[in-house]
Parts: sequence; structure tokens; C-alpha cells
Amino acid sequence: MSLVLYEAEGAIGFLTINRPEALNALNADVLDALDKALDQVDQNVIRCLIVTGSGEKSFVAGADIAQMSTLTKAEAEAFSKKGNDVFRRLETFPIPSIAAVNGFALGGGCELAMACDMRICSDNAMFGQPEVGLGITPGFGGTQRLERLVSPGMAKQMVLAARNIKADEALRIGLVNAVYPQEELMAAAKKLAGAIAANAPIAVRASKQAMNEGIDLPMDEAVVVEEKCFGSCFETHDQKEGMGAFLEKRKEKTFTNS
Ligand code: CO8
Repeated sequence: MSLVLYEAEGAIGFLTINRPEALNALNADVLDALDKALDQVDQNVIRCLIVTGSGEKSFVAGADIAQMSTLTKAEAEAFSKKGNDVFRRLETFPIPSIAAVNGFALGGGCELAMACDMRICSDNAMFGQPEVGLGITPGFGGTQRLERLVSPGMAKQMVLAARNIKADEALRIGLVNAVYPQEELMAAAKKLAGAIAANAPIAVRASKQAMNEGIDLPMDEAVVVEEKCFGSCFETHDQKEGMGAFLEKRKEKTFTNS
């Protein structure tokens, strides 16, 4: 059985971290499998990805502590880079992603969720960056993305005090967009993915790019990124279709990603 399952259902792609016997902990093979699974995504067909974990207990319980325990300094840095590279690929992937967090999202699991564009979770979800208790720092983006997603003070509290938080607190601090009963999580993820998939893919992708690139730029430069992305949508079939449908008072729209 593959360590990361990839399935397509219409315009939605499902990436499932599949190592339930270790609560889906990320070892080097899982990271490689995630990278390969992204290769399988047909970018002409798929319009939204849902990332989740196998089983009902855990999204991802972190990087594999057993595998990390004997690393040298150089090996640890390389392992951190391996995770960062694949998470960055997911973050900058043209297709938007939703993390459907179905349980523990600790360490590398919280970091994987944060590399997705949006996060929703089940009511049994638990988030945290427990690394300092293990004698290490977060290494798959946790010291960087958490501070960008929640307040710097809360991010530092989560990383430095290494206190896990439950779903309701994750919602309160803005780490997740919504909390659902476990049995409703995937339906909610599919509904959100469906809403994204119904829109013009070129516009969705350009909007994601503008938001991703602009957030770290001074505003004068960020608005230029937006201007380019905005302009790139024009003269496309989908821009003519979207605006045409409005002007013709037509509800049905056919976006073709062209
Ligand atoms: N790594 C390896 N194995 C794991 C991990 C993990 N992160 N998490 C769980 N497992 C394994 C357990 O060892 C156990 O295996 P076995 O049955 O063979 O003993 C199995 O999964 C089930 O786990 P538990 O029996 O512990 O299940 P519980 O329900 O009792 O507890 C917890 C669940 C609370 C999630 C607990 O498993 C736990 O605390 N796990 C570790 C959580 C953690 O600390 N995660 C952060 C890891 S560090 C990290 O992610 C750093 C990322 C950056 C790396 C940079 C590279 C240099």
C-alpha cells in the first residue's frame, strides 16, 4: 500500500497520508511519496486538492521521531530541507489545497496543514508544535508559517511552550476556518472544494499566486503582483464566459481553464 494515496473524484484530488500504524508520521519515504503524488495530479482536470490522513485518529502526528533520533547535524538539516521542499511545492502548487485535519496535527502534521491554502478540522483535532520538548526546533516550516497565520505572540506561545491546542482554540486563533463533527469533515471539505472548483481555474490560480506572493512584499510591490495576475485573466475564454454570463443574465457557466 502506498504511503500517500492519490485519488481523483471529478475535479477534486484527494491526497491521503497513509501510515496509520504510526499515526501517519512523516518519514523520508512518506515525504517522497507526497512529492510523487503531486506529480500524479492532472492540472488540466483537478481544480482543488484535499489533504487528509488515514484513519479517524490522526491527520499526521509529526515527523518520524524514531527516524530523526539518530540524525547528525548535517542529516537533520537535509531532512528539514526535504520536508520544506515538498511542503513548499504544495504551498505554491497551482491547484489550491484544503487540509481536512481529522485528528492529531502535531509538529510536521501542523506544518503540513499550514502548507495548505486552507484548514478545516474535525472536533477531535489537536494542533501543536511539540518540538522544543523533544530538544529540536520545528523544521518543516513551523517557525515561519505559524507566525504568518496567527498572531506572533500566539505562534511563539505554541512553539516555545509546546502546548497542544484543541479544535475550538485552533478556530479561535484563526488556524482553522471551521470545525465539524468527525463524520461530517470530508463532506464539508468536498463542499468547499466544490465551491472552489466551480470557479474559473485561471482566475483561482492567479488569485492564489497573487495572495501567496504579495503577502511577503511591501504593499507597493504587492499591488504590482496583483496587477499582473489580474491582467493575465483577460482575453481568456473563461473571462469572456464569466463576464458574458453576468451580462446575459445567464446562471450556467462553462469554465474550460483556457
Ligand atoms: N514519530 C514516530 N512514530 C510515531 C509518532 C511520530 N511522530 N507519533 C506516533 N507514533 C507511533 C507511536 O510510536 C506508536 O507506535 P507503536 O505502536 O509502534 O508504539 C503509534 O504511532 C501509536 O502512537 P501512540 O501509541 O503514542 O498513540 P497515543 O494515542 O497514545 O498518542 C500521540 C498519540 C499523542 C499523538 C503520541 O503518539 C505522540 O505524542 N506522538 C508524537 C507527537 C510529536 O511529538 N510530534 C512531533 C514530532 S517532531 C516533528 O514533527 C518535527 C518536524 C520537523 C522535522 C525537521 C527535521 C529535522
